[in-house]
Amino acid sequence: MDEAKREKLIQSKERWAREGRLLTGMSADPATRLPPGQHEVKNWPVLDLGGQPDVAREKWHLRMDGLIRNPMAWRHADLLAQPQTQLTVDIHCVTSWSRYDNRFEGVAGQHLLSLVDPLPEAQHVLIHSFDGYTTNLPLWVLAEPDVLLASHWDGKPLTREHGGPVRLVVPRLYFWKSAKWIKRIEFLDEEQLGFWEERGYHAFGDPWREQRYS
Ligand SMILES: Nc1nc2c(c(=O)[nH]1)N[C@H]1C(S)=C(S)[C@@H](COP(=O)(O)O)O[C@H]1N2
Ligand SMILES: [Mo]
Repeated sequence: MDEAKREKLIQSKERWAREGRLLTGMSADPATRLPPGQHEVKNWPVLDLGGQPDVAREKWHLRMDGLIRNPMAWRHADLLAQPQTQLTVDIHCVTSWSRYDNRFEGVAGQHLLSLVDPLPEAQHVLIHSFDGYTTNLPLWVLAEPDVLLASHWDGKPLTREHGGPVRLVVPRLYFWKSAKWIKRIEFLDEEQLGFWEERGYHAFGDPWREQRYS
């Protein structure tokens, strides 16, 4: 995608945030499968800022740094050498589609946290991606049992368009939190907003409380 197209896409999503597009004003019990204002799709749409970085598995690396006792850098083989977790989860995009039963495999956020050992001051993380995208999460979200650094989907390596070699999967938040092509997890004492969060999207993004916009 060229720069003008990318700018247009970003501007229309910023406008949606200002206008509160798709807001129903409803909350739902997290036990409800479909969050308010969402509809189920069977395909898997591709959403990003236009550029899909071509990161070969052999070139992929992930840096974990900031307020942790054990800063680390992983190559793809290091990730595969960790205990692998398989999860089947639903995903919910702020543009209103939800997709059920996505089978991801990778390293659990909990496992990663046990290795890096965050300092007590670490309360937030900022995820950085190879396309320059960022998104923020409270540290405790990474410790939720359904958060994964996913390298596989449906038993196959994650495709480039969906964030391969490795993406984050945070199923209980809107899907913009699930950064594709991740390259760095930065541990911070204060919240630092990510790409969409700086542009009017909610800092937390819980679909059941319809936290689409800030
Ligand atoms: N690196 C990166 N990750 C990203 C994005 C992006 O532009 N760059 N877009 C986000 C948004 S808005 C959504 S809805 C999901 C889409 O993931 P998918 O293309 O696999 O459906 O990725 C999220 N992660
Ligand atoms: Mo999105």
